[in-house]
Amino acid sequence: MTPHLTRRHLLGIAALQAASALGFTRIGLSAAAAVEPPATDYAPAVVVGSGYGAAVAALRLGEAGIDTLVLEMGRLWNTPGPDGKVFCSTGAPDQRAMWFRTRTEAPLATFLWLDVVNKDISPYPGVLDRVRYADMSVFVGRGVGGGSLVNGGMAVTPPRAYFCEVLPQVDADQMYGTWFPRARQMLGVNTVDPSWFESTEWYRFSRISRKHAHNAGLRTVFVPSVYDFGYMQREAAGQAVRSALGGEVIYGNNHGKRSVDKTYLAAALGTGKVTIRTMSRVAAVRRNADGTYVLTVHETDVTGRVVRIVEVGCRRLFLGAGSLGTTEILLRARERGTLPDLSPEVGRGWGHNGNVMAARANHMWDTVGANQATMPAMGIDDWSNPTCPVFAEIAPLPMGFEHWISLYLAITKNPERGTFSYDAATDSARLNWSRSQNQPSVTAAKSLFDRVNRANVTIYRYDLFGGNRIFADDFTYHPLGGCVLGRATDNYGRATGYPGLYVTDGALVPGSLGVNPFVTITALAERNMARILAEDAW
Ligand code: FAE
Repeated sequence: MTPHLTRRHLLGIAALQAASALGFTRIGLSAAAAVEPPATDYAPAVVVGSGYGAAVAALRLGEAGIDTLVLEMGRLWNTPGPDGKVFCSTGAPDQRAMWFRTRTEAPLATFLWLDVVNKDISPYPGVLDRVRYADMSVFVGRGVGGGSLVNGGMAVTPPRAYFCEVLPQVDADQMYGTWFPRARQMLGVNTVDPSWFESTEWYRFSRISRKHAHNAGLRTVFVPSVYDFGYMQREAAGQAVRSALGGEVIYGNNHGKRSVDKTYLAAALGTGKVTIRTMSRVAAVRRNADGTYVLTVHETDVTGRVVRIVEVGCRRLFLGAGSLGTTEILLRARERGTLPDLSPEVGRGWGHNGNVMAARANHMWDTVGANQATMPAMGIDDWSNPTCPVFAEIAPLPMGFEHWISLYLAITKNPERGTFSYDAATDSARLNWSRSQNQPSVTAAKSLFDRVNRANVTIYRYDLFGGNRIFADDFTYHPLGGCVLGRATDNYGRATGYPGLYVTDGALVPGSLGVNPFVTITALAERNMARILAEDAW
């Protein structure tokens, strides 16, 4: 499905281009003029963050004619660096790769036990962050577009039965009839041409993993994507600049990817009602006696220094800072007493979508290819397994040479949940999650990949995740929960106890989805915004 580029999209894209050309941290149709407008310290509606949930909120508010300010702590990603590219590749990372780090922290620690994957970089507001808690680290995107800038583009709709198990109070007929299709259309979801997939060297790694899964009696499925497969075919034919075929993914894609700055946010800016302020981190929220909200915003420069602290007032506040960001903002507000009546459920119900990474060593004759597309296009679907359900994305490992590795990101059904507590000393949220809580995920992944190994007489790789581990169970790409729908909020994301305060992102999803989450986060936000705009007083 190619997103239809409306006049609004085109106006918005022009505003984004003008803002980056002029070095603005404020982006909007009026900001595209030569002179930066004065700071807006009041807006009827404020949206915090600019990932999937936030982008939906911004567009639907703008369309409803409501002046809306989006506050994003990261930068706008459309200014080319000295190499002429906006983003750096995974093979040659530089300061653009990571959020204020001196060394990259990619999920794969080593290759052949050698520290050759990560590279020294200088601190900068780069696009990928790895938020480290004691026993779990969480990868998130930073910048206008949030996680859509760095993710693998897999646009999967969850199996209906599991969605109903996870969110039983949400009308599934409406989700599957209206909101999922709308989300997929708006995000520009498309599927790989099967005949090209079968013939191209770039997906040989997927075909080998498929063969091994089938040998074990497992089912594989094509996985839809927001990466433009038509563009990818042109890359392969030498007719377009390489992005997915040029090793670009977790540090951003220079081409081909329909990240939300190109879809929802461009359309939001095109309404003329939405402005985005970058490098603006929301540090605190309080409520005035008249029911309006006041945000304390730290404006930072590229060294991370706070250059200005401003207060922004609003009547309606939409939190789309992601599972970690939104939960931290609300937990801090409750614990510091600025929003004391927030639900005790704020900070509960967090999960990592059962993420576990694993890799297998193939036989010499089962080559996976030196050339690998960075966008996954296939998964092993064993979710109907009654004891150990697993949906395993067949992940690329594009190293530019043959390595005989089959890599997977397994999504498992893990009933364990984490909680967040507020740490006053660091003024931040601390995730209470112990390594032992990963055990159900590791057990499920092991049962699936042991089966694949047995059927193909292959073994695990021990050299990739550090400490001779065969499962990387210490990180997630899919943080979910913290302000769960129907518990910390009502059934549409309205925060309990605070009219005009809404949660609109992955924090609403109770810890597990069974598939990659952004389509669901987008569809839920669409559903909730439609109800909020129809019912709440504006
Ligand atoms: P998110 O996209 O995280 O956006 C939150 C935004 O808020 C970010 O831009 C933050 O910088 C900003 N923010 C946070 N705190 C503040 C603050 N205090 N003040 C101002 N701004 C703030 O939220 N999902 C899939 O479905 N398919 C995939 O293939 C896939 N691959 C992934 C690969 C990687 C490497 C990663 C990291 C994630 C992947 N995901 C994938 C997960 C997906 O990107 C994620 O679920 C969504 O981005 C979450 O959307 P939210 O709207 O919750």
